[in-house]
Amino acid sequence: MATIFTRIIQGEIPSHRVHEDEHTCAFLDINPARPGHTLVVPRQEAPTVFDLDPAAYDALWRAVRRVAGRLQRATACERVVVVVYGADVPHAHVHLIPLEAGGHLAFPEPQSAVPEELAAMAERIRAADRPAYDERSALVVVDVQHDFADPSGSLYVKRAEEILVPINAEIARATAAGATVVYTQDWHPAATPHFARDGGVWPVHCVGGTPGAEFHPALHIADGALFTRKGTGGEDGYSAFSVRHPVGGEVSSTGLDEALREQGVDRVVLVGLATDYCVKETGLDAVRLGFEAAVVTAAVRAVDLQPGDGERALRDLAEHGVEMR
Ligand code: VGL
Ligand code: ZN
Repeated sequence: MATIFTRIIQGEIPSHRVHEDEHTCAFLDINPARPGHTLVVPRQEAPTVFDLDPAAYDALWRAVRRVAGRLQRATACERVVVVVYGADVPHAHVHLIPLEAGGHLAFPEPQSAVPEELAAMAERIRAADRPAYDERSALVVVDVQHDFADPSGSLYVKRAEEILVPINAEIARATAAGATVVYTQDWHPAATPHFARDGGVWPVHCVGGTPGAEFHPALHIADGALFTRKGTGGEDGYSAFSVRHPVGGEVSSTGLDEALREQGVDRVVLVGLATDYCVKETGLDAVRLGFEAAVVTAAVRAVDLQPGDGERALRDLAEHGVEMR
């Protein structure tokens, strides 16, 4: 049965709409607490805002800010009160209530607490953070291959051998927690515009089926892992999620996104090579696709064609919401 909000969104029940976009719809509450009282509602029928898909969640709060601005300008209120209560309808929604100068809305009666109780509660909440890995997490081990990770490789990433021990430790932790482990491989044809000799920028590396493309022998391979090869059709394959045609620029999926969603994965943790290319592009794609994402900074290394590229890549990822571990 569609919720009353879905029926309103679909137009089956009339409403006074003030905003709609791909993910969200906003309309006036028919029993306003104040004139202009508006409900901002995701199209997705999730019981609470915290059950929304990441993209729908982000879109909801963007819409909340936009609609609040309209309310402020339309009603000349002092401020817009945001209430997420949720006891009334089992379909996530945000109340926006314009409040006049000096206005007051009832708030739950405050209780006094002693400092020790507050300290204990704060500690309990900090300790209840989501564990580093769980069944809805995937560890993505990016391109730990001979040509990048071994000093004799054709595109050796300096100090790459230092990350094998931390990467194997992450694999053990992920596996113990029931997380999915994904191994990616740069997997190029013998000739591709990705290579300098064919008009690109890189020395020949990771040609599919040759020793240079093999995983580094010290890398542990977890049972039940997923494997993703990228660049197989001659594309520039930096991201584990998508490849780009080096001439036409068309982007296509590697299928990893669907494979992870099928397993219920909503968070990816990145390790491997190289920070400033494949790790960076994989992280940016992950957040674009609505995954939570983290990078284990002790388990990545950068090409650093320009000094500082690796540091800049990590900063860029952090600015896009990727957690640094
Ligand atoms: C990569 C350069 C060229 C990487 C792949 O794995 O980061 N870098 N191809
Ligand atoms: Zn490559």
